[in-house]
Amino acid sequence: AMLSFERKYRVRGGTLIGGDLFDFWIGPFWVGFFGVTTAFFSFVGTALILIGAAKQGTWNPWLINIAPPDLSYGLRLAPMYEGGLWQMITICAIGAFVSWALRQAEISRKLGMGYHIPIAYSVAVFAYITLVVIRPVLMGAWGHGFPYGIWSHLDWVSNVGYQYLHFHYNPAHMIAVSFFFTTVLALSLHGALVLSALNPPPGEPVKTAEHENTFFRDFIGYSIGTLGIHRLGLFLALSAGFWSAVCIVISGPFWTRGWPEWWGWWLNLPIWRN
Ligand code: UQ2
Repeated sequence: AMLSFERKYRVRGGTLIGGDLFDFWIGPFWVGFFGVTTAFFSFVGTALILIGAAKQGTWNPWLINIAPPDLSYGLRLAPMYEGGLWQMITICAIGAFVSWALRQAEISRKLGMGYHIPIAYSVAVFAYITLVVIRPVLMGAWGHGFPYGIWSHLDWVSNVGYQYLHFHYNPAHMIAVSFFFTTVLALSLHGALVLSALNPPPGEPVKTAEHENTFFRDFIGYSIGTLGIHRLGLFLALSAGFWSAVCIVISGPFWTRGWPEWWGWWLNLPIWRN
């Protein structure tokens, strides 16, 4: 069924590629060139994961593991069951993620909206590409990518963390974690504020944005505003993703020792060195 407002927005145009050729809907979904490529890469990538699981001999979803090539393969293509599968799955994943971002961009254009959604999503894709392409290339081997598996990727995170002795001393990791927590604080404040205004006791009218502003002026002397909280939320969330990418890409390419040692510059400042 089509919702009342949907028909009004079923207009042609906005495509980046393919002109009118893929400019149609299947049920509620707009198709578009990048809808087709997303579906293609997702299907092939998922099939490759299933082939890997069959070869591995487990269908336990927690234990399925598609490992990257051994470090000795460097940046070359590896044989199918020696990490080649991981390489092809990575290509499919990036193909699907980039297609998905471009699909968001085409729909934004079609509706005359800003590109905020594809830009925001691209930051998450950038963090993934940092893990499986940028850092492995900088370090000279695909084997530095993380394995695709629920359990195995956790082991990878733990092992890489211990490789740098105490990953929480990584300053970019500190910044990323702080942004994640601040994102949660901002979204909980915002969610609670909106629900509190929109759910008055039975019989009372719904409260307004002025009530929301007044709550925070009474409470802390400042209200960031209804548009402002969304700008702040987007900034905080994108910063969390961005600094996550930074914290892993500097581990290895920039700093190879333990992260606690990095703080030597601080401990050696002349004011307290003696
Ligand atoms: C606000 C506002 C909203 C909000 C929230 C605030 C009316 C509906 C949550 C309050 C937010 C502030 C003061 C910023 C807090 C800062 C950090 C870093 C968490 O004023 O406008 O709109 O949802």
